[in-house]
Amino acid sequence: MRKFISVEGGEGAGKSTLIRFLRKRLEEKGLEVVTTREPGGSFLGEEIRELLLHVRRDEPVVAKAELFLFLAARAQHVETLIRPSLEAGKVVITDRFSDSTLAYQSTARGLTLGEVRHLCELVEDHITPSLTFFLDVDPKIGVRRARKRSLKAEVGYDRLEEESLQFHERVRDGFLKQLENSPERIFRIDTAKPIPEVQERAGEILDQWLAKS
Ligand code: Z5A
Repeated sequence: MRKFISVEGGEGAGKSTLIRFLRKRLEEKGLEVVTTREPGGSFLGEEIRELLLHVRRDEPVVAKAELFLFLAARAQHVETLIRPSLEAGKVVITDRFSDSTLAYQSTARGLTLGEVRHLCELVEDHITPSLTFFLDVDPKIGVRRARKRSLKAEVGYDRLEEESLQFHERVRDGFLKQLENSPERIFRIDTAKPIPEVQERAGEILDQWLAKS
């Protein structure tokens, strides 16, 4: 089985923090690990990321344009980094993948779920995570954490960080729906809990998955 892991969740849920832990744990077991993120993970993907998160003109970005930009970044990411790394026997951990598109562009923005799912499958072209961590935290806490971090880094809020709390609550509903649909792949972890507890639970899930793969 290809060792492809995605880490999902709302703003400030703790994805980057968990990915550092997962990487270390896998490397201690002698595995070669590639960590990456979406949008991003390739030169073109990083350029698209900048466009998506920091477009500063007054013209709003329409939902379908946003969808296709995320998908374009993913298509490049899959073919230039993820597929070759998996084929070389490495473990790939991505900070966000198609579950984010379903939660943000479909559930939260309102684009039709079946259509978005179909486009995601087209772009993935059989490169699908076999393990997904859904880091779940009350959006009020997550947004507060992310904003605190952005202020500390003096980078300002990005376009999605500026969305309303209701938007972030719809995103959470989207992830919960996906969890219901794919309980064999997606594991929910409550990241309102302290980091050591989150890591302990994630470590157990990871070890069980490794034993099966
Ligand atoms: N997006 C989309 O709409 N459609 C798509 O298809 C894709 C993405 C792929 C990417 O932003 C945006 O693109 C994202 C969705 C959208 N926007 N939103 N919202 P990003 O990658 O820049 O940002 P992010 O993905 O939302 O992640 P983040 O804000 O960087 O947060 P994080 O990685 O999940 O959290 P963190 O950096 O690990 O932790 C945040 C802070 O909380 C930090 O200070 C930690 O020390 C602290 N932390 C972490 N865990 C805990 C616990 N357990 N307790 C207490 N404190 C904690």
